[in-house]
Amino acid sequence: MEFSPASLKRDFPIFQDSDLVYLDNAATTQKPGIVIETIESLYREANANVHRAIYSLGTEATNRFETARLKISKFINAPSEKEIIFTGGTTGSINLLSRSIGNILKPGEEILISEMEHHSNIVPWQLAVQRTGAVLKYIPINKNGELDISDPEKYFTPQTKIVSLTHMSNVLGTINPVKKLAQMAHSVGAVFIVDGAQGVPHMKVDVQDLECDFYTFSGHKMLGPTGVGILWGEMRQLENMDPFMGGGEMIDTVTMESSTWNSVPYKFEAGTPNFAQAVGLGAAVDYLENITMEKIAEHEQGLTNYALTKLRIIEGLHLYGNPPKRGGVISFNLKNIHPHDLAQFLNEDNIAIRVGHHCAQPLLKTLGETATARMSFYIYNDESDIDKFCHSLDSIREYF
Ligand code: C6P
Repeated sequence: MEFSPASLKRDFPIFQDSDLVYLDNAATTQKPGIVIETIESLYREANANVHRAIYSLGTEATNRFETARLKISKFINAPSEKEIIFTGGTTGSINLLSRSIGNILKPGEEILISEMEHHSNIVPWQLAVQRTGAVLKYIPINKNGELDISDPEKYFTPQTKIVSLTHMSNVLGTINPVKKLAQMAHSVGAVFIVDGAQGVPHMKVDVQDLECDFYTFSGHKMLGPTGVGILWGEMRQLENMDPFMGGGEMIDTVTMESSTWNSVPYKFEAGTPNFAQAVGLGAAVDYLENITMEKIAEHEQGLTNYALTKLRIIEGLHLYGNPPKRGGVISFNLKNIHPHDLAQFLNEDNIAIRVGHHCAQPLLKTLGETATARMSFYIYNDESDIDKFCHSLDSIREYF
């Protein structure tokens, strides 16, 4: 199938009869009609609580829900669909881990993250440190915006029990060498977690090949609905973990005194799951697979190179980071123009970008900034979006 952003765009209701240039895909992506229709059809045709109702409607809802789980497991090459846990998103997945495995840390044991993490992969670990007396350590970044692992023994120590790192930076676009980092974590006996919020939507992810123990991501950043995300975990790890939340469906037996747990993944899915969103995410996965992740990655790579070439020649434009291996995220600032003013002026031309700290305040501090402008791409963006953006930027610079 020929990759054509213009024809893909026709699948997205939000772009119909609109000149919207949407360049805020790292925050959330737009939804193709098929995802919206799949959720609607679940509510119209098969709405009943899953894993509880034994009437036909309940069986149908459960089948659609579990089919989505299977699709997602195949999408990331998980050995079993039982290793797919539905959460509310990346944030929910990492908080689950910080409670379940973070809580068993002993004082002085170390959690290793990095300077380029999103708040969702910092704050849950800070909370775990407060609860347990463990220590939080950060891998720094170098001047290109890559993780500086030139002195690994400094960070990966016999005390390191948990390593949790982003697959791709939501500010710099840096793609981290996840497999190598997993091997470093395992060499000191630590578990390795990937924040894949900006990974899975943009490249082929094979959790077995990456050798990670856990991989987390959000549905809404990959054409799926909000309110659903995934925690993938290696079965042995999941079986050894305590549940994070208690409630319906996660139990085997409950007495007045105590309870025993259901099997994985249900042990981690307390309460009525977000099954309509999960089914919607299944449709998003079908859509992406039909295009293929290889073509998506290639397209974003081309678009990023095109944008960088154009941005580099703009006088007074400063780009943050220059990682050799990067995805479709570019952060920049324009001399003498506050990024918030810039975003407002671009909005006049119906161009959407994100400005601010991008929920990565420690990274922004390292970069010496409180805010940057950020453009981020997806399947429906093409060179004409970048051209419109650059044209608009020219008029804004003239105005200022
Ligand atoms: N980044 C951005 O504009 P949630 O909110 O749970 O779906 O995803 C959190 C998250 C975790 N890790 C990374 C690397 C992320 O980029 C995000 C979300 C958005 O950059 C919204 S703050």
